[in-house]
This record gives sequence, structure tokens and C-alpha cells, in this order.
Amino acid sequence: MADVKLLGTWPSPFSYRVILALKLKGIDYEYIEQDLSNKSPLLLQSNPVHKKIPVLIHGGNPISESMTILQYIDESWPETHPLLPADPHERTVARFWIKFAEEKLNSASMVFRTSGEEQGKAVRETVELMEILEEHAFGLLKEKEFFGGEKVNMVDLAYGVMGRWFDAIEECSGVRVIDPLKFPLFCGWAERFNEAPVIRDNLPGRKELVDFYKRRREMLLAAAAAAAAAKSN
Ligand SMILES: N[C@@H](CCC(=O)N[C@@H](CS)C(=O)NCC(=O)O)C(=O)O
Repeated sequence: MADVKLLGTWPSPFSYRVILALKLKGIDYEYIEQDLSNKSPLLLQSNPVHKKIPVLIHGGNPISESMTILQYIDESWPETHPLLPADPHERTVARFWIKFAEEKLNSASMVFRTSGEEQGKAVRETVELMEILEEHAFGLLKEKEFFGGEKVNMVDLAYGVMGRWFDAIEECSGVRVIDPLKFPLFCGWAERFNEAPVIRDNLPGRKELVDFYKRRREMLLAAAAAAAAAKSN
């Protein structure tokens, strides 16, 4: 039995943060796909507070929340591919942007979950978020390839989900949020991230993601319409 297990779902960007960190470190693990419509006793016992994936189980001990899991992985396997800078100031700046990703990125998923006026609001909010990131986070890169320099680090993993997932979400929601002329630093970085060693071979395919999120969006919008109709009756 593997000492490291990962409970996840294949289209989840949060699962991929963990998968990519494990692959970058070269850690063997057993992946256990979860059905979120019928949560397993193992998931419910392992993450009783949020009942969400991803959960990493190491030596029988469960850890939840993707960015907390990445910090655990980095501390438990420090020898290969460090995921945070050694310098205290750089490390703190990295933590600042990780916290920002945890607090803010979720609003971008509203672009995909909504339509009409609500979607327009979500697009405006996401563009404002991207403006902040373009100037203050991706602006930090200067001549560096990644936040980790020549190698992908924890900040890259925190935001890396945005490029591939955003592209899929934009396609199935019928809106464009990431204009390459407006966000050249983000777009250049996202392209390098998708093509980076290890990342390239372990991200899900664009078509699979688009197909999945198209179906998911239809379901979410149908459920929202049914709820609105029930309320007006
Ligand atoms: N902040 C969490 C978010 C995880 C999350 O939202 N997971 C979703 C799947 S993408 C989930 O398990 N949802 C199940 C539910 O909400 O019941 C993290 O970074 O790990």
C-alpha cells in the first residue's frame, strides 16, 4: 500500500496543484478518484470540516486544502525541487501571493457559473483582479521565467491553474476575459507554465476540460433557472 494517497477529482484545478507538486518532487503516490455527488467515507473522515477534495493522506494522516497540502509536501520532502525561496523576504512575498490566490481566485469561477448581468459583473471583477495581478504579481517576474526563477515554484502552482482552466472556462462560457494585449505578462507566463517540464506531461487536455465544463455549466444554469422558477411560483 502506498504511504501517500491523494483523494481528488480529475477536472479539479485544486487537485492538479497537488498532483503537479508531487510530480515535481518525484513522490510516488496512489491517486483515488472521488465522486463528489456521493462522497466516500474516506473523504468524509479525512476532511470532516470542508468535505472537499483534494486531501493528501501521508502515513495515515490526512491534510486538506490544496495550498496547505503544498506547504506540507515542501516541508516533508525538502531535498528535491524546493517550492519556496530560501530568502526570508522572498519567501514572505511568495506567501503573500499564495494567500491572495486562495482568497481571490474563486471569484473568477463565477464567470463560468453565471449568465447575463451576473456574468457581466463577474467578468468585470475578474478583469479588475487580473489588472492587479498583471501589475503587481506578474510584474515581479521581470526577466525571470517563473516565480521560482528557472523552475516552477509554489506561487506558479497557485496561479498555474488559471491559464489552462481559464481558457476552457472562457470557451464554454462564451466570454473573453484574458485579452493577451491587456495581460501580456500573464499570457507569456501561462504559456511557459503549460510547456514547463513535468507540467506539460501532467496537465489534463484542453478538449477534455472544455467538454467537461460545458456539461457542468449547462447543469448549473439549468439548476439556477429551476430554482428561480420555483421561487417566482
Ligand atoms: N480551497 C479548497 C477548494 C477545494 C474545492 O473547492 N474542491 C471542490 C472540487 S473542485 C470540492 O471538493 N467540492 C465539493 C463540495 O463543495 O461539496 C482548496 O484549495 O483545496
